[in-house]
Amino acid sequence: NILIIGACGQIGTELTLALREKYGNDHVIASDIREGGESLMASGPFESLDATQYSAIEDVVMHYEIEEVYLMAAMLSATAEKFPMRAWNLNMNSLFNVLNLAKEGKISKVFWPSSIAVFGPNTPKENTPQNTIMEPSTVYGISKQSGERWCEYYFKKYGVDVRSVRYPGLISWKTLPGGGTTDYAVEIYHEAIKNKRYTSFLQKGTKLPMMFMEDAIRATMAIMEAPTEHLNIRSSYNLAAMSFAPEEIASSITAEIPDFIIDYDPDFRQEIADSWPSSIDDSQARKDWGWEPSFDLKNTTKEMLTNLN
Ligand code: VAH
Repeated sequence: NILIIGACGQIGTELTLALREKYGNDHVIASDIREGGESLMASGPFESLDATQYSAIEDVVMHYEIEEVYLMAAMLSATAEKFPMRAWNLNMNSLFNVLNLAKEGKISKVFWPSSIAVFGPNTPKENTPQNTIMEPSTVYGISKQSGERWCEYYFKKYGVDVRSVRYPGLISWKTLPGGGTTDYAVEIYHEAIKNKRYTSFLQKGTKLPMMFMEDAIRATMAIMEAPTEHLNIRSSYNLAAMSFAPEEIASSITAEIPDFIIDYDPDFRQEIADSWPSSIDDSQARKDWGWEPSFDLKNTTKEMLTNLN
């Protein structure tokens, strides 16, 4: 059986629904600190669970005979800057709990999400390589870089089968994102439909790596199903689909909603975005486990506007 920790979040919600579709509702246990939307809650077993409590996770793992854990609980980049110690505690202790359950042999496989936030201001910005300088300047990025080091350590030292991808900014319609810097790329669609206008908290020209959620879910399931001998990276794989700046997503919307307008009012999240790469080289993921994106900006915008309408 599979346990998703943080099942009510932006990725967790869609990952839970996709895993239930593939493996059967009763084989996929959703858990989170708070309940989720009705489609998630109605589709299978749910457990209220604090990801920082080892024994609470252990109880759920033993009760449901869990073999695989997807740890999707975390505090994202913008919120983590407001509560650094709470972010560090949640992001790191939840990972230690799950890695230690695997080390104790209580679960056999772990998925843990990293992020392009592991890169920092002096990382090469274009086509950022799999292995390069990474001096993250955000609490969230520091927790993801440190988490990657621990994943690789537990794999090498204890044989823990933990797998990870560095997600770019993710665009989805089923749930709202929580506290990220790339959330503007989700909010813009909601505002375009509601008010035909959006004030972006990132300025023109802020180009960031992005991905439609369907691609992100497919990548997650692909790396988890890959034969272990294909995986040469046990920190976290670079993953990419597209890169764009706010004015580009705006013009893809104007193509569908002609009188949509955008204006710009950058806030503290601008500095976070400026520390991240503009585009990512994901050739290692393509080579090792056949990664291939399928959504570009045009069809992402079509999907978002169709489903939000
Ligand atoms: C955030 N959506 O903005 C997350 C993600 C690359 C961005 O890590 O914090």
